[in-house]
Amino acid sequence: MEETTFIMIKPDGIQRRLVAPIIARFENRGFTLVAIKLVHASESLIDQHYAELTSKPFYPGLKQYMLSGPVVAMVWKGKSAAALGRAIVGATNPKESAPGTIRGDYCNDVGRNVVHASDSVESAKREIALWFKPEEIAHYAPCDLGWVYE
Ligand code: YYY
Ligand code: MG
Repeated sequence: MEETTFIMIKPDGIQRRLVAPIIARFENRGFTLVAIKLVHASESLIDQHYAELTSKPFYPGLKQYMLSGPVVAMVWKGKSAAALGRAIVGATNPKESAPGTIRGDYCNDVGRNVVHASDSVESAKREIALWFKPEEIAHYAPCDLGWVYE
């Protein structure tokens, strides 16, 4: 069954001109892009997005980083999209992210790890609802799906 996940290119990904290569990782893996926008987030949106982390010692730095420039917010659809999205993005700390993952290929430091991916189907639902209105999500089927899935 196809599901959706929330993927976000963080401010450093945009500043470092990595938007196209990051999007290509998901297209190349057979994911379908169903929503995308460039957003300079508000404080309240970042607080809600990272609601479970606001009491962590690293949160003030994380918040400042996430507010430092625009992000690219996206919804990608596919089979096991949340789990596969995490695998494509790689481990949180680039010191542990495998080469071949986005973080393993483009990052060096946990506080500049260029991309976000929902960590579960439930988180994906919550994050998509936070960043997108229902009418901003497209409904269509790419013509190659029979070649992506058996
Ligand atoms: O989902 P993911 O982004 O991989 O990690 P989270 O544990 O949800 O943390 C969100 C975000 O916080 C992480 O991408 C970098 C930052 N962060 C940090 O700066 N320092 C830490 N020790 C842990 C997380
Ligand atoms: Mg997370």
